[in-house]
This record gives sequence, structure tokens and C-alpha cells, in this order.
Amino acid sequence: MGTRHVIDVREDGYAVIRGFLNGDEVAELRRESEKVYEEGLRHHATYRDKNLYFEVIEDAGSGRRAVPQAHWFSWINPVFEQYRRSQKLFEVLAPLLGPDIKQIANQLHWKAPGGKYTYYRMHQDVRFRQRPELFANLDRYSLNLGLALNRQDASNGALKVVPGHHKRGYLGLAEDGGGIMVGAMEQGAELKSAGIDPSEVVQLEMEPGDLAIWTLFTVHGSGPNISNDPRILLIDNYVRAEDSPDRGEWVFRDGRSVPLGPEPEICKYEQLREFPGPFYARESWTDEAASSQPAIAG
Ligand SMILES: O=C(O)CCC(=O)C(=O)O
Ligand SMILES: [Fe+2]
Repeated sequence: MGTRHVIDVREDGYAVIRGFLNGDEVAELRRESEKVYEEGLRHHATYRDKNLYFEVIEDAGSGRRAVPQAHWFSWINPVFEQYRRSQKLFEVLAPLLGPDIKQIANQLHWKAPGGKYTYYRMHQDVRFRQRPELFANLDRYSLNLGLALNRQDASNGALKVVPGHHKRGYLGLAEDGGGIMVGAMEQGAELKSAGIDPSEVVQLEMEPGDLAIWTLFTVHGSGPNISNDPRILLIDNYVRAEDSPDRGEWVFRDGRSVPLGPEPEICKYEQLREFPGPFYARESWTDEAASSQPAIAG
């Protein structure tokens, strides 16, 4: 592993490591992602058991039940549990974060063909930290890693990023009504008023096994899936352990891989101790009448 990605993440706010996983490795994760999806489909509605979470909707686009996101499936899937703390990831992360690393997010995002809401408006992920004061250095040392489990480009809604603007703090994008997935897709005027020319947006194209890295302040989003194929992205968030004493699961301690323990730590779900579940959520953000949505996104 070279260190080009370290320079790219610092300067541009993102990097793409091509061929991070080989064909066999990514094929295995894709198969496992299908098992996670099937497990989600067994639920009639959005379901939580501690940090394990399946967002389950009746998709008005396809007329079918769909699972747009799963969180912390590493609790039920040994292959993802190994991947999240693998030596390959350590070699990518250590030059950026050092040898003591915790994990805040563990998510699969599926965009089903024909789905009604499969886009993510341009935003910065720092908005999804409900207690940002519990973290230090969120601007520099909190990194999202997005592994492509299948081929992704503009047609099936691959990631889009805006280089450079991660240095400008929080820009308040996509805060107007509707939320990140149900608000207006057209954001040209909004980007301009935030000092971003729409021509700066870079459409990523990723082959299976390519890894994107971005920061919590990187402006990014993704378009709808207008193809006949799904789009499958694995998103993990990692931080320096010293910056996150009260949140997250250990991943590497002094460079050594740490498995999940007997009980989960609070990561993004702040109500873990009061409402561990298991339970079904009653409201759906895809309801046309819904004016807000839970903090589901990355
Ligand atoms: O799945 C995607 O395309 C983007 C997701 C995202 O940016 C998020 O959840 O914050
Ligand atoms: Fe995001």
C-alpha cells in the first residue's frame, strides 16, 4: 500500500484506491452482503436490535419490500466482522489515523433498481454525529471508507464528491425540508450559494473492490439508480481512538486487530442503553407526509 491516498484525502478531501480487494475477496463480501439483505427482508418494517439495524420499506417505486440500509451487521456476520478489522484495512488506515483505531459506522447501502428514493443529496456527513462534542478532530481524523461491492457509475447512483471544500467547515447543505433522500435532487443554486460551482462535482466510477475514502466534511452525495442493476456500497467509519473515548468499537489497539466484545458500545445510535430493542420502528421516512427523517444516513 502506497501513501498516495494520504495526500489525496488531506488535499482533496477524498481518495480512491483502485483494486483494494481482489476479485475473490470482493466476490465473497458481495455474497455475504446478499445474506445480510435476505436477513433484512425477513422483517416487515424497519428493525433494530442494539446497534444492528435494518431499514425496511415498502418501496413505492418498485412496489416491493426493500432494504436501503443495514447497520452493524458485523454482529451477525463473521465475514464482515473479519473484514472491518482486517490487516488490509490497517495498512490503509494506519498512515492516516495511527495504530489505535475505533469504528463508529458499519453500513451497507443498497440502491435497488426501480427504487423511488435512491439518491443522496449533496451533504457533509458530520451532520450525522448527534453528539459531535464527544469527538475531537472530526474534521481531519474521522474517515469514511466506501467499498464498491459491484460496479458503480452514474447509471446506478455511484458516489459523487466535490474536491477541496472539506477545508471550509460545515456548509449546511441539504438542510431544507424533506431530508437527504426525499428533498429536491436539483441543488445547483444551493451549491452556488455555498460557494461551490456545480461543475466541480466529480462523478466517481468504481469497479468491485475499489475503495473510496472521504472525510466527515467532504461534500458528497449520489444520484438515483436508473439502471437495471443494484448499487451495493459498504461504508465503514473509523476514528483515532484517542479522539473518541466514549463512542465506537475498537478495531485496532496498538496495531492489533480487536474483535467485537460481548456487548456493543454506543456508536451512532445514542439511545442504545435506554432502548436496546429488539423493536420495529413505527414511522417511515418515505411516507410522503413525513417532514423529517431519522438520522439514517452515513
Ligand atoms: O450510499 C450513498 O451513495 C451515499 C450515502 C451517504 O453519503 C450517506 O449515507 O451519508
Ligand atoms: Fe454521506
